Amino acid sequence: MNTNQKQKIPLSSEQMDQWENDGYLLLKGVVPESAINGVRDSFASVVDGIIRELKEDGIIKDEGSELPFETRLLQVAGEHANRFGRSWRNQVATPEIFDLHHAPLLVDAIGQLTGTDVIGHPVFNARPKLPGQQLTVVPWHQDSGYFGTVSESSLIPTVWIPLVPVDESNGCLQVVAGSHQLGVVNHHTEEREGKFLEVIDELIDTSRIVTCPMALGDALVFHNLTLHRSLPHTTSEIIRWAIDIRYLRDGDHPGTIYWNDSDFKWVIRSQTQPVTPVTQWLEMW
Ligand SMILES: O=C(O)CCC(=O)C(=O)O
Repeated sequence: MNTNQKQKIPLSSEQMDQWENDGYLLLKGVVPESAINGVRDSFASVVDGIIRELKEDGIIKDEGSELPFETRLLQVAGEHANRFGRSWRNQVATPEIFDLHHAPLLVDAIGQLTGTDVIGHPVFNARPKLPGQQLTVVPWHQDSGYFGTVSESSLIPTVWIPLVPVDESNGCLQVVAGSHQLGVVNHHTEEREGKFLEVIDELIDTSRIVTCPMALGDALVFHNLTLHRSLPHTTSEIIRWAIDIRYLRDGDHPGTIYWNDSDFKWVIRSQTQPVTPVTQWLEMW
């Protein structure tokens, strides 16, 4: 598939087989430009706040207001960006992020993969990865490593969406095809700066590692049991901006991290259940 091709919905039987066998799918051109721009705006507001704080603390002088989203955090905050964490969630819980979860082709694809109403999951992350930054290099893990063994039989598809084009030089993702068939494996906290959960190298079938370069508009969907990681960012002055969002097969256990234990259910598409309005979703943050 070249980068100009767009995913057709419904997903083909080959894609459904790939999902079943490999535990991931790379969907081309399923995220509209307007949704991507909305997410970028939300992230840009957080960058504004970070830069204001650094200025107030006397760490920087020039706010670089004229700089583009792709480089501003790097050029202005540089190594001080680390103190604002490796990823952001509550700060970017905005209507634009809600809208992204509703992108029609994504919702169609998720509905087909889960076979149920489309339900949103509360875990999403804004992921700025700066060139040369160790903090944001994410080691091999399953998302269920974070959700606990209770999620083993659940389907919680992750959708990873880059906000700039990505490849193996600037921190794209890799997946281990078929690893979702391992069940939940043991995770431990890595020694490196990010302190992410990781699995032992012996669990990685190197012959089945797939590197996933992606264009704007593409979405990488993977199973909560699929082993994946992000590569270091070794080139250019462009920040590798990305967002990962999640859905839930209706009726499945969402894992240990779920709306602070409330029974709130985020209904995105249903014929029989009331769809959650943005106002109600915003109240959850
Ligand atoms: O964006 C990244 O660098 C890592 C993403 C990831 O591991 C995830 O979404 O689970």
